[in-house]
Amino acid sequence: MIKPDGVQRGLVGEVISRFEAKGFTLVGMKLMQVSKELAEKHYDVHKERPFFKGLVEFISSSPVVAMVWEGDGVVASARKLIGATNPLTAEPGTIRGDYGVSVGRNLIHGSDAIETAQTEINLWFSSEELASWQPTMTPWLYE
Ligand code: RTP
Ligand code: MG
Repeated sequence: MIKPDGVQRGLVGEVISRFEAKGFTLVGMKLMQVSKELAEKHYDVHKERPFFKGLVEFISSSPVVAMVWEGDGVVASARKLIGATNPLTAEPGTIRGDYGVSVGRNLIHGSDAIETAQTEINLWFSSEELASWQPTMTPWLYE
């Protein structure tokens, strides 16, 4: 999910380009204004943390781009493409490392495990919003 800061800063294309160029397949995408309820559910794991209220307010403050990407090892690989939570310690070459300076404005969210990804896909998308397709370049990406 490209967070409000990523959308406001015009980095939607940049983020999509990096995932496409890596070889992952986009199977769902929508720009949406997030309700407080959805933001609270999405970050439920952090509900006791001091930053929770501010995080929920931020995520629901301006549109985000929610996406589902498919491919071998996509969850772990996406976390690497995204970089460490704090953009100041994220490696250059990662999205947060290249474009961010603040932990509360770190541009993008990525599911942290396959199970979490499944839960989050169900939370953010209906089945009709997901496409099942094989890009013609697949044989050039996988043995
Ligand atoms: P995300 O869930 O957004 O993909 O980020 P993450 O896994 O790298 O980090 P996580 O620990 O899940 O934290 C969720 C988001 O909360 C904000 N945060 N603020 N002020 C703080 O100390 C603090 N710590 C975390 C960040 O925006 C982080 O992405
Ligand atoms: Mg997280």
